[in-house]
Amino acid sequence: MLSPQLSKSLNKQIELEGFSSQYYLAMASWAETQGLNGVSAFLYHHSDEERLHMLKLIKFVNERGGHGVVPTLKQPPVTFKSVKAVFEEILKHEMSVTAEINHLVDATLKEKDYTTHNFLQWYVSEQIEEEALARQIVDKLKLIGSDKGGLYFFDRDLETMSNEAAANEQAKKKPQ
Ligand code: OFO
Repeated sequence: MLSPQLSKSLNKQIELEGFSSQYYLAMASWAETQGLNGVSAFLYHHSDEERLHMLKLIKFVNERGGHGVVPTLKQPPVTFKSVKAVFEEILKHEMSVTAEINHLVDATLKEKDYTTHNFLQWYVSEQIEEEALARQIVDKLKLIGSDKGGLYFFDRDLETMSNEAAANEQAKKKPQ
């Protein structure tokens, strides 16, 4: 059974994952309007993943006797300065999500709630991957600078990456 305090903190995390999904969805939509199909496919996929992170938390809270509350939709920004600005924002946002996950992990140890502690390890690993990927992309964009040709190839690479990720997910869904 979750303590009321942990239940409240996990619900805050549900809200944050929900906002991440909205935030990346807004970025995806903006990128699509800029003709950046690869960037937008990558961001639509990222937005879907954040929604799954939210769902995973809702189900866990409910299973442990709490109540996972569906958060209200907060309006994310509508336009963005550049692709580089988008990925810098993502990196900043992911770093703040990691900090929140770390607080949660701390709280589970203080309460000796080892089940929740164990559950959160998945989020700890996920954050390492997401931060690393965002950092890699920001570095690439720094190299590209204002080179339009470079941006074209970058967009194409992200499109390939998103198509591969979608194909892998489809393959996992197929019965063996
Ligand atoms: Fe939910 O993984 Fe990023 O924020």
